Amino acid sequence: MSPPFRSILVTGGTGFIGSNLVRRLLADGHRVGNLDKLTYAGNPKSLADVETHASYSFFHACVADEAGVREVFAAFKPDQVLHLAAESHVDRSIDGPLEFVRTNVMGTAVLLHAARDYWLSMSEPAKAGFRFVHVSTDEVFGSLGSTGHFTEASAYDPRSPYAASKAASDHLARAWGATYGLPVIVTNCSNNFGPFQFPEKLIPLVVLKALRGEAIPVYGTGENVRDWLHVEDHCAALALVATRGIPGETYNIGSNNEWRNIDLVRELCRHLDDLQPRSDGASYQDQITFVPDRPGHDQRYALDASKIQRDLGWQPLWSIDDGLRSTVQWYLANHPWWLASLDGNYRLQRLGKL
Ligand code: NAD
Ligand code: TDX
Repeated sequence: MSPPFRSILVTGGTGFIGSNLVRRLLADGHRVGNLDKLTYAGNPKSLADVETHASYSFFHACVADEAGVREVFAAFKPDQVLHLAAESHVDRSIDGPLEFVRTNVMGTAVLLHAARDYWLSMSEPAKAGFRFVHVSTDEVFGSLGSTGHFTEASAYDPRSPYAASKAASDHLARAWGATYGLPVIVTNCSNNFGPFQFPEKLIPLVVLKALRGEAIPVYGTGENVRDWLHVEDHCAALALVATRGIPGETYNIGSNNEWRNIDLVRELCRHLDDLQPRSDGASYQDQITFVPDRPGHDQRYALDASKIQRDLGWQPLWSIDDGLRSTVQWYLANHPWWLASLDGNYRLQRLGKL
């Protein structure tokens, strides 16, 4: 396979961002391997349209299983690794933090350890092009007040078990770069939204609760602020970082779309009122219910992404209005997908309440 096409190993490729990324990388002409444990968050239906693609391979493995990970490297022989596999939901990290440490911290260390040995075994030209892109979150920087933005130089101040486990994994990735010379790049992204997001997260949860005629839970007063980015813009940024990012660097990824939760929830209800009106003619906003706050709820995230725009030329393409509307339309059109996601123990119940 000749450049610019590469063999890219994606971990967590059956999850929300991973499945969007796998699809994009295949469309760009790459050979893609997907290493995934298929936890509750990995829905194989998310990749149904590409599972027989000639350039796609699936590896059912856990990132924390060293022997399994080494087998995947030996079998797939990646030119690059995009590491997304993680436990990703803050509320679940409140209920069961140890799984977050096992997968996000230990799993990242195991993957880095295997990647280093594999990288050392590569030919010199292949070694020069190898990249380990560690995909992380703005939550490692903690919580902002009403002003300011996180930059790549912001101090780490994680506050939830999820954020702390991601922070630890970022440090491990950088340590493998500094100590062993592994060409590691770290990305920290803001809240993603779009198709194939597991319905424990705010946007799909609101849509499904609304459609089922249930209370739409808003934590606390709804004044917490999140900075939203369409998942396809995140995936485009990751593809660019793998190609043009500089080893040892960190890139923030976000698009300045700050919303108070309550305003976002009302906006989603407005789209639903328009796209699938309630049979009684009332607004879905009538279902909004304020519920006890998330323990340790970070007040505000806002990301300065000027570095990736300036250095790599990345620009988000989705407007927030188009993105939210098309996401609502996607959930309306894809009942079988989200019904499959609600197959196990999760039935849209409240998580992470002490
Ligand atoms: P997700 O929960 O939707 O998917 C996670 C995937 O990882 C699933 O397919 C799951 O089966 C797999 N996985 C979990 N544990 C594993 C293990 N031990 N071994 C192998 N595979 C395992 O997550 P997501 O929202 O797509 O997030 C992907 C990555 O992006 C995560 O690292 C997350 O921290 C980061 N991130 C997410 C967001 C966001 O808004 N969703 C924002 C910034 C960064
Ligand atoms: O029912 C809810 N009601 C509510 O008010 C839920 C599930 C959430 N919320 C609030 C909490 C947050 O302020 O909405 C906001 C968004 O919540 P989540 O969708 O759980 O996302 P968040 O906690 O912000 O974390 C997300 O963004 C950063 C992802 O889950 C992480 O993986 C990512 O790193």
